[in-house]
Amino acid sequence: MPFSVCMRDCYDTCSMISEFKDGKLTVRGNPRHPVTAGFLCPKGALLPKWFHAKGRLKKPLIRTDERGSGEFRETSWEEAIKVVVDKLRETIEEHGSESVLVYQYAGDRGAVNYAFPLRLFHYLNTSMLDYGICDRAGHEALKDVYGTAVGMDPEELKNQRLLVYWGMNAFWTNLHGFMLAKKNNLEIWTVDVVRTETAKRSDRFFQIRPDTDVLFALSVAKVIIEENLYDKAFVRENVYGFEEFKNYVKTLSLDYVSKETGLSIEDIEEFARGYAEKRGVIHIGYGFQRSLAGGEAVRAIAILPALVGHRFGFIYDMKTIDKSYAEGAFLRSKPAKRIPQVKLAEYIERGEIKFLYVYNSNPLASLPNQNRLRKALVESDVFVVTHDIFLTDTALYSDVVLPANTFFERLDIADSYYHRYVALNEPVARLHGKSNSEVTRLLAKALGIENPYLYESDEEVIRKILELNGLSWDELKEKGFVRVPEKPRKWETPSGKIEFYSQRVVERGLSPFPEYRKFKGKYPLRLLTPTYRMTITSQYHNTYGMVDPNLYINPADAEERGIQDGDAVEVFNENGRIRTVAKLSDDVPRGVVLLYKAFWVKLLGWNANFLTIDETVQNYGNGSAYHSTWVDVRKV
Ligand SMILES: Nc1nc2c(c(=O)[nH]1)N[C@H]1C(S)=C(S)[C@@H](COP(=O)(O)OP(=O)(O)OC[C@H]3O[C@@H](n4cnc5c(=O)[nH]c(N)nc54)[C@H](O)[C@@H]3O)O[C@H]1N2
Ligand SMILES: Nc1nc2c(c(=O)[nH]1)N[C@H]1C(S)=C(S)[C@@H](COP(=O)(O)OP(=O)(O)OC[C@H]3O[C@@H](n4cnc5c(=O)[nH]c(N)nc54)[C@H](O)[C@@H]3O)O[C@H]1N2
Ligand SMILES: [Mo]
Repeated sequence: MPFSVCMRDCYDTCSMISEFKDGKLTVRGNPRHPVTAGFLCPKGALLPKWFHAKGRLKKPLIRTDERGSGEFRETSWEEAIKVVVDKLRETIEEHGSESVLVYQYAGDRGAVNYAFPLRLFHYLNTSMLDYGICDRAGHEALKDVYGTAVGMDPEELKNQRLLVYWGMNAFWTNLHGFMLAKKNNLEIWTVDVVRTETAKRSDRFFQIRPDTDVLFALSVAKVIIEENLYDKAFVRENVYGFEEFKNYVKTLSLDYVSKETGLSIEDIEEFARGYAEKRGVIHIGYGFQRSLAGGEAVRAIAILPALVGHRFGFIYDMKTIDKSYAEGAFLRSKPAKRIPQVKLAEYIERGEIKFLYVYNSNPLASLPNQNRLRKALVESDVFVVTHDIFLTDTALYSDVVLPANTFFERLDIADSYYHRYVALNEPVARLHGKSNSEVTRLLAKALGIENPYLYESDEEVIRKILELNGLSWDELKEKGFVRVPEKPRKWETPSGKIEFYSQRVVERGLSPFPEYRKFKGKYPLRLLTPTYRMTITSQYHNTYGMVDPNLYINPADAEERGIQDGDAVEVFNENGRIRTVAKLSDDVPRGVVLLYKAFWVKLLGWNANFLTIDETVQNYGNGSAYHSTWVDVRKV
């Protein structure tokens, strides 16, 4: 039976075994896989429903009325490709190749179907994204301290005692990681603003106020240092800038930290003592670093593992294989203009983008400040092509819509940003649409391009990537996955050590040591928009129909506004307003409200991104800052 890989933008990258019989797909977990072994998450178990969904696009569409009206006519692939190619040529002739932008993300994480279309756009020297939407600030911060964001192999957890989820809701977002920790009897702690399902299943929960993680981490470091709990030999040998850092935290008052973070001094001391004694490993979440304070917070947290003598005592990203061959940046003849992903609307407003090619992404659900983005799209003359499996919000705003197939319908491989396995994905059946690489070849051909790299088959690309990384195709075929061995490695910083003090940081205009800054919006309540259990960003809303659109609010904040559980409310700020139902809950602290992220606007009439800010984390690579949104709420 064929092997599949769940290609969603998710830590786990599950290896699966699929079957297509009597016109029906079934899937189950590949029992041999050491991390994702044997079971699927609630979303993965429903994949056949997604595959067989009625709403799958079957024919290309061409817009016949105003943008966003949803009026399209069906057309043939030949005509659709011709329309796209004619417009692409015309745009490049009139406005230059940089006025073309390919907008893609991790809707499908297959090595080929994530990257192969980029070959065409590199060949054409178009603008590219900077990919700042997800985990950028934390990446930059970890690079400052360790020279890399790649931390511990999660299979090493079996030799550990304590795992701290810092700003991460692993029970929903990394279920196999959570179960791995449980299986290995690790103690689990969670640091979060919200009492999440992960917090509820943890041995300890540290409920912290938004943006104060930097203070908490610095105070933990202070206690560890001042109570002599740190690994002196390790620090002496491997840390750069320890003495200066020690002096820096000396002045920190635990009273002040306690007041700002909402944690007691006992909490801080117990965290420090327990973490040092058990040499904890910290899994740093992607979610919480998407705020204006995110970069400095991760920089402060990154210091803790080194104090307890871990070479790489954090988990953030995993890079096992080099997949760049699939993308083919070597096809460019000049360096790419990079467009900050979160600032798409601004670049459209400025008239810098005239042609937008979207695949593997649904920016009209997932990008912040949707009112601005939609207005920019409607008012500009940008030509939009979307390649997707469904008629998403982005597709609705497009000039041409091309039907995509799913990973069940083609060959690919995928690595994971969490564990060290590369998995094989074999075609199981074919229903509708064309793959990302097939469409690329059609476009290249219609453009009259002769370069052979644009016509390589999926299998050729995959075999080449395996070869370049020294991995065996036969082993992959036999088990459905291969482990990528870890090579001994050092920190990739200028000093070759773990840098508590980093010149790179100072050169970016930041203070040498992580600094606590208070951010304030124009409205009184902080809006968090984290991930939801049954969706992957916007995906599955239309196929599984399970979303939670309620606004979670603390009973005290609700009472002040005369709001009761179940009341209809309006949530508003400078960017927009939405209507929903209030749910009173002590899981969210005072001053914080919560809406789950990025559902389908066309199904709900709104989503959280009509409120979120499109600012970026300064000095941390233009990372998104969704959580730095402030709102108010009133009963309607
Ligand atoms: N089920 C499911 N799984 C997913 C996804 C999904 O949409 N659904 N999305 C995938 C993607 S794209 C990503 S990037 C990952 C994200 O994975 P996670 O990082 O686990 O997810 P989030 O829910 O975005 O954020 C985690 C937590 O950060 C907390 N938080 C917010 N602000 C602060 C703060 O100032 N301090 C602290 N300490 N905590 C704070 C939120 O309350 C939230 O519980 O998950 C992936 N997996
Ligand atoms: N408010 C708020 N918004 C957020 C976040 C948040 O925390 N809060 N998190 C942000 C984060 S971390 C991320 S990573 C982004 C993700 O945002 P997006 O990149 O927009 O991700 P998805 O919503 O998963 O959309 C992926 C799209 O790809 C399509 N797709 C799937 N497979 C294929 C394929 O094989 N071919 C083609 N052509 N299309 C395919 C799917 O149908 C879907 O429409 O969202 C961000 N948005
Ligand atoms: Mo993400």
